[in-house]
Amino acid sequence: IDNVGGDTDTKTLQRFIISATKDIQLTLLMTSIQMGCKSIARAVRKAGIAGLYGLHGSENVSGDQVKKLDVLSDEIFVNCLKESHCCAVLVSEERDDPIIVEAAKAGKYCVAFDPLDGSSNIDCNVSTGTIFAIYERISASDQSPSVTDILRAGTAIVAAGYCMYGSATDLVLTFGHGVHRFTLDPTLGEFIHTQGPVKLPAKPKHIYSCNEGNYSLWDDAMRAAVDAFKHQDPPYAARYVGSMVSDVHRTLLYGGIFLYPADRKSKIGKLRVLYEGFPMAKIVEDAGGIATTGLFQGKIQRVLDLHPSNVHDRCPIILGTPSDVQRVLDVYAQVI
Ligand code: AHM
Ligand code: MG
Repeated sequence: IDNVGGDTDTKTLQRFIISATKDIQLTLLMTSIQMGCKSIARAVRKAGIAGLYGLHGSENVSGDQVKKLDVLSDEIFVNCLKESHCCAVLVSEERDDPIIVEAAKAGKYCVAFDPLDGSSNIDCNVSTGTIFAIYERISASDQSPSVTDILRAGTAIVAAGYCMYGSATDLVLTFGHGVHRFTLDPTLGEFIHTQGPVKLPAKPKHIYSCNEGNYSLWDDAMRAAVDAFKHQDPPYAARYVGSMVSDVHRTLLYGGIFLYPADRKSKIGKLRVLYEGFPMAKIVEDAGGIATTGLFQGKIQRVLDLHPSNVHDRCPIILGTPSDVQRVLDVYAQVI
């Protein structure tokens, strides 16, 4: 920051991608993903002035049709990925069906993504984010790709990341060999390496993060686990943005626990396996944390071991500092 003009060796995300990927298609794909994130960051920053808030289908002052920010983000990301010529199957939270990329533009990777997560926070200018997970396609290049190329366990993920549109734009990424954080320098238009390898802090802050408004809908074990965090001396602090990207980002950097359990209304949880649970679990594990479903379908399951049968499957998520997550698992162990 001191002497910015004298920086002759800028550690950009692009440079990191080139050295971390040994495969040209993965390099190009990641280049397209970072472009997509920059475009979405720009749209988010301009949303207020451009009249994008919540106005899908309405007209702006110039009489143009205005697209809502999450719809716009989806189009930006899909176009970036398709035109990279590196993708075969795309799954977006915004679309019911997966996109099978036409043969002329198809490549060897598949991407599941939530283009703008944190829908309840978009219109009031609270942080949102993009989440993505990359798989290598399993169908042969002369076969047509299908949804089975992406409906796989989280352990098969090649790379995962998220981009947070907060007071600054942060992109956090893992290729499975460590988590790295990059911050967008708006003067350069590039993400610059700001931290990494990121590890969950050895001395974590005592924070629990969940939508406690659902307390009465949780099972007894979840209530007991959260009660224990609150009623110890000194008690844990409660922090909940309601955007998974922000809540996981804080958990990664400060430590603590994030929980979105199943409840009486959302019987299998709320968060989606392919583009919310898996990428965040991959990042948290690579940073030395734990990501579990808690008690789900009769057993305690590691999130990355799930095998979704539909692209929009959901699961409960409990992740963060190992000792905190273990405390919740210990409560569940008593009721199994
Ligand atoms: P969305 O994909 O519709 O934005 O929903 C996902 C979001 C997550 O970002 C966040 O963790 C969760 O929903 C918050 O849910 P709630 O409002 O029930 O607390
Ligand atoms: Mg979402």
